[in-house]
Amino acid sequence: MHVVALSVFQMAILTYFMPRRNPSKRLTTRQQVRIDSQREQRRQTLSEPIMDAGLFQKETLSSEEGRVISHFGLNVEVEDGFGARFRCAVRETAGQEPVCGDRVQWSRSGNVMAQGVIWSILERKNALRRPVAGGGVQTVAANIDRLMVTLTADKPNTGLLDRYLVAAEANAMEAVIVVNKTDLVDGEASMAAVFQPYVAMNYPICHVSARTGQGMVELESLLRDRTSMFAGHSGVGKSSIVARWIPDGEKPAIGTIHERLGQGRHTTTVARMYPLPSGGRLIDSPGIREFGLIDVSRETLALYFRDVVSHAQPCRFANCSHEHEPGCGVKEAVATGHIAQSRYDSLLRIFHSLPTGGWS
Ligand SMILES: Nc1nc2c(ncn2[C@@H]2O[C@H](COP(=O)(O)OP(=O)(O)O)[C@@H](O)[C@H]2O)c(=O)[nH]1
Ligand SMILES: [Mg+2]
Ligand SMILES: [Zn+2]
Repeated sequence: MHVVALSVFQMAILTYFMPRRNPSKRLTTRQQVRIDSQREQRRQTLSEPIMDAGLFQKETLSSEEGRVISHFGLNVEVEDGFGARFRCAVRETAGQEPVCGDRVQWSRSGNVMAQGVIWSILERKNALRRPVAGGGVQTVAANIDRLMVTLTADKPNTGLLDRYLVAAEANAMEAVIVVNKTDLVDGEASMAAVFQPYVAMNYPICHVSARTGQGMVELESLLRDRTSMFAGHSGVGKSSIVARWIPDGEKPAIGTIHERLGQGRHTTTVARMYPLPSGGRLIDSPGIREFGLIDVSRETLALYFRDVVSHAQPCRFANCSHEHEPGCGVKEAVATGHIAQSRYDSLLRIFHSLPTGGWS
């Protein structure tokens, strides 16, 4: 009865919103704007301070270790040792903003269910950081064992892949290349040339399809008992892959292709951690257009290109940029085919994108 009443109500709403002149289900721009603003309001409500963090007296509460699942503005979601979730305020003593993957010292509230307060952030093993528009640095997530760099089989963007591989090498994360949407191409042979340099560098490559499930068993075996973060362009299918292992109701939002602009909508707004049922943790991260490198300078960049570093030894100049100097071992290796031209082009492109004096 209740269910029927609800669906009649939903139908009334649908009919109301249905464009009169155009009977298709496509939303008008105004409707899309309204939906987006409602979504933004919901997000802001989640971000409102849940309590006065000052009400907590540390002396009267026992603190424990927890892990940050995600954050909404001022609030941070923390998981205790048993997998229960708590919405926490962050005490000033924490010093900085906790991010997804952080281990924190926190206390549960004595009188409010499922709430608590974070006192401090435990030392990070590593963190994925990037520069953001207007200056400043965003820490996307922390304590990552494996960076699952995701791209699509039909349009593999190896420029972004190369940047993520540098970030992984510079932050002591293992990197795995995930090639999704294999259902859109005719077999792996067509991609062999693109990924050959990465095979030669011993990066594990997983060809999968979140749509058909192809390759998911192999992928899962790489995720087990680790904290793995999926990174890559918006629309490559990061959330779709993560969702394969997450029960209904908790699945991350999957983007639909924006019909007008032909672009994936940015449905994942902050990094979020999910438990892998067979053991391990997955982090789904928001798609980004560009990934700027923070922990790398022009001087150190080549160290994080596995294929380049092994050929930089014979360079005549110690500070060789591998671009125009005579006696360059790297240029020699490109000429003889030991370094792929595409990787060399990537090296130079990233080199010139890095500020000469380092990030402030
Ligand atoms: N054909 C195909 N489409 C996929 C696959 N995985 C995801 N998609 C679609 O790609 C779009 C973006 O997916 P989403 O998971 O939101 O990408 P994200 O931005 O990287 O998280 C959605 O329309 C998905 O249905 C796949 O394996 N094959
Ligand atoms: Mg997503
Ligand atoms: Zn050189």
